Amino acid sequence: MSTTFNELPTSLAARVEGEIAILRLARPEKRNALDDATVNGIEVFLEQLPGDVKAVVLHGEGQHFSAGLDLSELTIRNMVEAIAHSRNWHRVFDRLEYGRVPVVAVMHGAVVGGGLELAAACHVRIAERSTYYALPEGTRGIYVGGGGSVRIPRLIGTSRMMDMMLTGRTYGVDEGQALGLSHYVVDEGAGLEKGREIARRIAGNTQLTNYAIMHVLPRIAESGAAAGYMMESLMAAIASGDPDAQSRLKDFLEKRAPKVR
Ligand code: 1HE
Repeated sequence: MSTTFNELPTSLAARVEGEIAILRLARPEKRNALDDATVNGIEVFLEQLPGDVKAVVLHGEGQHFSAGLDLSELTIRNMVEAIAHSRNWHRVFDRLEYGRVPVVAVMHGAVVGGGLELAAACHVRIAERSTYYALPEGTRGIYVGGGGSVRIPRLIGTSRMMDMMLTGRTYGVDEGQALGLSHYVVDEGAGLEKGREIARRIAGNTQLTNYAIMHVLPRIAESGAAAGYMMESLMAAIASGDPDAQSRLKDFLEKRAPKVR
């Protein structure tokens, strides 16, 4: 099935494959550096996702996932414009994180600065063996602006992020996996296929469960225990009352559903 995504910048390419969509950062000559057109294009892509697409795979063309913010856009501008630039990233990455469908990031090569911020806004992260992570903002005299201060500590803790920014250190793929920057490590070149497999598995869940995992789980994690337990109970009751859930439970009880292996 082919779906045309209108008004995407040349730095993005998208296609639909049944229940999943693939979004490619397609500016390899600039190492998929994220300029305004690309960041805004991600929002256009999300807005144009067909209703029957249930998961997205995001990957990068060339040798790297993303070199982060396009530094050529950091020309002198006033403070208000600079804040607006960062707030624009926040809006778009928020739409991705709290969107309609989960997004699986397939990473390789450099996942640095804003590239790591983008990956951190995705829901599942797969790393090919060449992947490395860095936050060079500290050494470049700038600061993260794409939500990294909030999302990256959730993955690796504030203290490790401090170290990454203060020292400019790089983590390799195995360190990234151990620390929680990735969920899966795969051989070089195998990431996209793994991404498709994971996205199809996600697409097989009920829409309501995926919604709860994306929207309710992070809110519970950020709230106090008492409110969190209550939100969990409400969500559990709502989810189990869903007709799709009821028929899946019936399938299991009548021995038609696969067991957990
Ligand atoms: C770029 C960018 C970029 C490459 N903005 N143009 N990010 C960084 O500080 C990382 C900067 N980039 C690098 O360290 C390296 O480019 C890489 C390690 C990612 C890749 O190295 P390599 O040898 O494969 O490529 P290259 O030769 O360095 O770059 C190829 C071209 O891409 C070259 O342009 P050309 O016209 O000379 O061919 C580079 O200038 C260009 N390029 N990276 C602009 N980032 C919301 S706030 C987020 C804040 C941040 O993200 S700060 C971190 C920025």
